[in-house]
Amino acid sequence: MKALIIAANRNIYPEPVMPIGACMVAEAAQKAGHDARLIDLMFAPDPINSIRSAIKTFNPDVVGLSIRNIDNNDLCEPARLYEGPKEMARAIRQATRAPLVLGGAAVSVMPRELLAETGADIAVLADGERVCPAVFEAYASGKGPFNIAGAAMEGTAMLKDGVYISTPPARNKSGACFCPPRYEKWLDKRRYLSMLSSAPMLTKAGCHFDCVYCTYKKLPGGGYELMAPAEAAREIERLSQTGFKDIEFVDNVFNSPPGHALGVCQEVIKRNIRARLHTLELNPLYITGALVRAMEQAGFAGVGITAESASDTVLANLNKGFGVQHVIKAAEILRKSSLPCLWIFMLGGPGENEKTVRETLRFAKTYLKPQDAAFFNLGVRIYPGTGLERIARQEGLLSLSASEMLEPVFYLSPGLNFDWLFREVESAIAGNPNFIDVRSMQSRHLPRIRKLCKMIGIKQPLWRHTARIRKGLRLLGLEAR
Ligand code: B12
Ligand code: SF4
Repeated sequence: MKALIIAANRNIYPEPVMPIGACMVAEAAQKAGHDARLIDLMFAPDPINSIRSAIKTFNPDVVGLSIRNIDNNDLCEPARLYEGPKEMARAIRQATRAPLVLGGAAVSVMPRELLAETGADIAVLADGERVCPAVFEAYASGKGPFNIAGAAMEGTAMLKDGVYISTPPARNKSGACFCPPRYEKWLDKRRYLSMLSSAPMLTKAGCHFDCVYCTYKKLPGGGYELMAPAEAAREIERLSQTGFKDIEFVDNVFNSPPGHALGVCQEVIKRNIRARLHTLELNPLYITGALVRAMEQAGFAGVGITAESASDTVLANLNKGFGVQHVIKAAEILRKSSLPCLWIFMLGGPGENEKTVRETLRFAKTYLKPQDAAFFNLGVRIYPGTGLERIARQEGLLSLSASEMLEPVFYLSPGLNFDWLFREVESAIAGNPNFIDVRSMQSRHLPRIRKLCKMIGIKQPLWRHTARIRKGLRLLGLEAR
């Protein structure tokens, strides 16, 4: 079958991210014997035209549309990132009668709503590399994507006469493989590297935490599917040998389960791989001296710690599964290391008030090392089906239906005044050159800064240089977020 996979994401903030999911799906389809092509619209000057000409020349039997983002998670300046893919779906429908299959991180979060918005035939709920070849096969055999009982195939969802039907994905019981795709084959590698993008690397599925705002569809029982550490290290070596020197772990939590993260680091050390590794997903609960030492030796160039808050009340209400004592302990361990850290906080969750905000800001001012940075997100995006949605409805803060929640909607604690929060964070940023917020990540200067850094040899992660970049922008008379 001729399968055209379209990677729809065009968001270049905070960096253009390589479409790992779309590439995995294209590669899996090819391995299953399909003639798969991928068009990546990240840098396409005219994406609709690219779609039309790809359909015209390739004449696909099936089209897969990969949607990564619904929005930018920015309460102050929300961007409706699902609008672009919606327009693309319209162009696909006009250009071909081939079935339209949706997939991607955004689709895993709001499949029903995106099916309705795009009018696609079917949505793959996760695990595209396993489910997609089966869906293509079903179309190729003329049966359509239903199982024998007439329900949606495993791992898919659709709107049948306006009624939403879905079947959760089946899971591999045995060892999992999340081999990164051959990016160089599917993407314009040079273009991504010129913008200092890192190559995504996944080593697991699953998460045993239960954060109240979480949209991640967990494995039954909160378990994990893990890639063998030795295999992960082999793949990291391959990526680095093909020119991807910055490799970013995109696991939901890198250090959970803790033994696995340690195992991956040890295997990387054993192979003496010369790559710069990154993760923005370290959970404070499992930060230990042994892990940090292994991460340093393995070549980590920077880590993000998803502390979210330094208030016990807020952490408990977010159901993070750890308390302030763990956050402080993690900070103390990390202070003894040379690893640059980006501390990630969300302000405004359930139970947040002026006192708890000040606790978090005080923590950041006290515990960060000079080479560290702190990122503050204001408000918490509410997605359908989450605990946060239930809280927001109970507190009378949310009356929109699920289908109206594609439009960015945020939780802000009733104990907090938004103007106060905004001013407090503004003043913390003004007084601390290494504090950033979502507007720093979306600064219009960022793409040019990234290119310049690449040219003069400044390495990732850029947040390490926040204070210097700000100073430089000010000297040039530019707005310095
Ligand atoms: C790591 C990560 C990041 C890293 C990425 C680093 C990198 N180098 O890639 C960073 C920190 C940079 C980042 C940034 C952002 N992120 Co982010 N990120 C993630 C995270 C944790 C993992 C993403 C990932 O790579 N997963 C692994 C791959 C293999 O999975 P996948 O892409 O989903 O692909 C699978 C399936 O979806 C499916 N599939 C994919 N494509 C297709 C196509 C077809 C046809 C089919 C059938 C199936 C299919 O099969 C794939 C293989 O199994 C997710 C949470 C999550 N678990 O999804 C959030 C997530 C994707 N991010 C999100 C957001 C919002 C953002 C930002 C907008 C935040 C911001 N304000 O800046 C930016 C956008 C960046 C950009 N340029 O687009 C949201 C997106 C949904 C939404 N709410 O809008 C998520 C889901 C988090 C959430 N729950 O809110 N992110
Ligand atoms: S750590 Fe929390 S937010 Fe992240 S995937 Fe697990 S439950 Fe979801």
